[in-house]
Amino acid sequence: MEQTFLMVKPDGVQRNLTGEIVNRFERKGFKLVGAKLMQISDELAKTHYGEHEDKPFFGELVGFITSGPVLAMVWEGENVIATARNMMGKTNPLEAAPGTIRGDYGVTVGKNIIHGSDSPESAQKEINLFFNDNEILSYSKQDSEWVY
Ligand code: DAT
Ligand code: MG
Repeated sequence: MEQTFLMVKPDGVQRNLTGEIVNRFERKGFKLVGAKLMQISDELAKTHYGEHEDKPFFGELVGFITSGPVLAMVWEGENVIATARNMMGKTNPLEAAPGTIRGDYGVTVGKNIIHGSDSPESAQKEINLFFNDNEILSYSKQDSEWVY
């Protein structure tokens, strides 16, 4: 089954949105298989956002993502990578549709509440970057026969 890396950013944690965000993915029918509250180091932030290192906002981005605790998670389900991106909404909350997480709770692109992997390749890379194998659980959930 497909897995993706999702993370409630420091603004989402500070604004008491962690429960709301977990709730959305849980109710959708996806399965939480890994989670930890953590403070990201400068080094981890730079690796995670490496693709943006030449962008003008890179320094601000690294500063922001290391500024407070984040909730790092691995979610599992059919097409979870693309579906989670749809549920998050566009990067800029101005363009994110109402009903999406960024559309409902975000105001600026710099503080847009949540991160989610954008492809199978980045999902694999990001899961490995944030989690050890033994931190990702394999278990069956009783609702699966009603979701699939
Ligand atoms: P996403 O998080 O939707 O995958 P991205 O990978 O293009 O978006 O950018 C990573 C993060 O960088 C994004 O969530 C917020 C920040 N960011 C992107 N574009 C920005 C901009 N023009 N100004 C400030 N921050 C920006
Ligand atoms: Mg991205």
